[in-house]
Parts: sequence; C-alpha cells; structure tokens
Amino acid sequence: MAQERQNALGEDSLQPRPEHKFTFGLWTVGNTGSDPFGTSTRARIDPNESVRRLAALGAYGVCFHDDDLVPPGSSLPQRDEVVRRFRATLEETGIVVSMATTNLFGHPVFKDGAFTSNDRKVRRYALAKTMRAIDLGAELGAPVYVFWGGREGVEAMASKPVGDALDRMREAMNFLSAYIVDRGYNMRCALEPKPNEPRGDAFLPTVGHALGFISTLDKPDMFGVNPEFAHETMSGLSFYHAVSQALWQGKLFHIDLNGQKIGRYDQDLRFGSEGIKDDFFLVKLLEESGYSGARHFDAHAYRNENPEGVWDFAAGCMRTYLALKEKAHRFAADKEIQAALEAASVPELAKPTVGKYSAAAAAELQSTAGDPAVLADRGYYNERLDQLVMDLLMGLR
Ligand code: DIG
Ligand code: MN
Ligand code: MN
Repeated sequence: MAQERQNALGEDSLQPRPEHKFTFGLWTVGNTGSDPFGTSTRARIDPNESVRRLAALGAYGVCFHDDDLVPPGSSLPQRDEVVRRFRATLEETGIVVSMATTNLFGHPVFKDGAFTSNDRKVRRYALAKTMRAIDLGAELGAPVYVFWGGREGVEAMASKPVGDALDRMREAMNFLSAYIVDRGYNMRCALEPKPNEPRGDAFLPTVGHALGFISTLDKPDMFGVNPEFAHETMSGLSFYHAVSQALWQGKLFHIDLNGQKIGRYDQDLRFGSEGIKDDFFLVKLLEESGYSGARHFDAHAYRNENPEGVWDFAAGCMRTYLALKEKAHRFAADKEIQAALEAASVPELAKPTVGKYSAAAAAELQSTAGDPAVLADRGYYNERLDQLVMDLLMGLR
C-alpha cells in the first residue's frame, strides 16, 4: 500500500503522520482473535512491539486499559519495571499516551457489574482498581480517562432498580473526578456509551443518555463523551448525529472509530470497512469542526487474519480516514456541490429564525407568517445534492 499520491498540498495525502493524531488501543492491535465461540488465533503481542509497529506506520499515540499494560497480579516492583520499559519505548518512538481506562469487565469479580454491582464490597474494589489505573494513566501523561461500563447493566430486570444503579454510577464518577482533582492530575473524563453486550441491557446506553447523566454530576465540566461508531450503530442510531450533538455541546472529549454493520453484535471492524457515506460525513465533521483530539481506532483485525494482517488492519484504518479527509477537501472545493447546497437552502439553516423573544418580534411573526400553500410550493433538490455526494465518493468527480 505504498501507493504514492499527491494532493493540493503537494504531499502524500495517504501517508499517516503524527499530526493526524491517529491512535490505537493496545488491546486493538493486540487482539488475539478470541471470541465467545473460539479461542485465540494469534499470539499475544508485547505492548512495546505494538508501539514500535504503530510508530513505523505513522501513528501518533496509544491508549490502554490498566491490565493491557501491567499484567494483573503484578507486584509493585514488577509494575514499575513494566512502566519504565514502556516509557523508554515511548521516548524511543515519539509515540504518546492519548488515553487511559480501566478493565472493569474481564475478571469474574465484575460478573454482576463494577460500580453497579449489588455487592458493595465489589463496588469498593472497582473504585480502588480505577484509582490505581488513573494513577497509571496520569504517570504516562494520558489527558483523557475513559469509562466504558462494560458490565454495568442487567439481564434479570428485578435485580437492579435503574435509579439505584444510576445513583451508584454518579457516586463513582463524583468520587473519581474528585480524586483526579485532589491528585492534581491534568485529566478529563469521557463516558463511553454502549447499548448492550456483554450485559443484556447496559446503563447509559447511548450518547444521549450519557449527556443527560453528565448534567447531574458534581463536576460536569470535567466530563464529556467517548462515542463509538459501532455502539451507536448497534442501537440503530446515527453515529454522525451523536458526534455532532456532542460537539455542539462541547462534550466530544475522545472518539472510538471503527466499522459496524447495523443489527449485528459489536463488530469493531476496521474503520471505513462498512458504511462509507456515514464515514465520509463523520471525517468531514471532525476535520471541519476544529476537533483537536485523538482519532482513536477501537477496532481489531478479522479473527482469520494472521499476525502480519494486523498491521494491514492498522494501516487500513488510517488510510481510509485520510482518503475521506481528501474527499472532504474536494467537497468544499467542488463548485457544483456548493451550488447544490445553495439550492437546498443549506446556508439558510444557519440563520436564526427569529432570535430572542420580544413582544414586538412575536407580533411581527404573526403578521408575516405567510401562506403555507405558497411556502409549500418549492423543492429542496436533495436528490441532486445527494447524487453529487455519491459521485464524489465513487470517484466520478
Ligand atoms: C469497548 O468499546 C471499550 C473498551 O475497549 C474500552 O474500555 C473503551 C476504550 O475506548 N472502549
Ligand atoms: Mn466496540
Ligand atoms: Mn470503545
């Protein structure tokens, strides 16, 4: 895939570079191919090897769950040695740590949940594990801490009154954000919603639920969301709309990019491998919105891939993102598309309808509201506009 291409900037537009801020979780390229129906198809990769391979591909950073980096059960000296070696690899490669998070879903102790387990002793253990993981992330410079409530959910509806579960989630978030402040860490928190899997129904299942939950917290300004393409898509919702509203509310603190077919389990496919039009508008949104955070790929290679195919997977995530970024530049420069946007009155949606209320404005509105029959007598030329977008994506313009 060393195809050389030149873009208007006179540089190889498909060559990932650190300034593109592409990041990968250690668990993504380190995915060994196991699934609920089969064991691993690939050997475990040392995190330091993953960092070196990602640096060679042009990535910017890596992120991790505590257990991805420090094997569970490690003694303090063993933990410190792992961190020392990892920090040396980061310095050798220039790769940064872009996010940290906690594995609160793998160990059987979390089988009834972590922060929302019915067992108070388990909830207290989950908080302690998370504080240690926050310390690890802060030590390696992670600016964002993600909370994905993998086991925070329910199957037997009678077993978990949702209000009590949300009380416990809020208590945990309030306590941990206060811990971050108390320790003086320069870290923001991002909630990652998912509707289900591994639990039958998860708490905080969508970006909308998470945004509403954040407004109830002690330190709402410390919290944003980490939307994942696959997770909103599993709910049948538009990921593009979820990310748009998160940006609109100033709450897009991180993002998990991948591919997903609607109506499937959480596939975590290579970014761009499914739903190319949704991917195009997402990349266009991220690039034009001024979002300066990581473009994180929470995805993994197909289970039938061999170890070398893992790096095809990683390169493919970044390649498609850059190809779509170039398409977004062409969209903005395309005079026919810009004319079609005008015909669809797209710029008019950005104009205030009436502005702030006043009695005069209300009176004026009622006297000039217009005749609906006349207002209805127009087209919005969306067919032509959308076909121009499809032509662009298909390389026909
Ligand atoms: C799954 O989508 C979750 C976990 O991989 C992790 O906790 C989080 C971080 O992006 N995504
Ligand atoms: Mn996922
Ligand atoms: Mn994720």
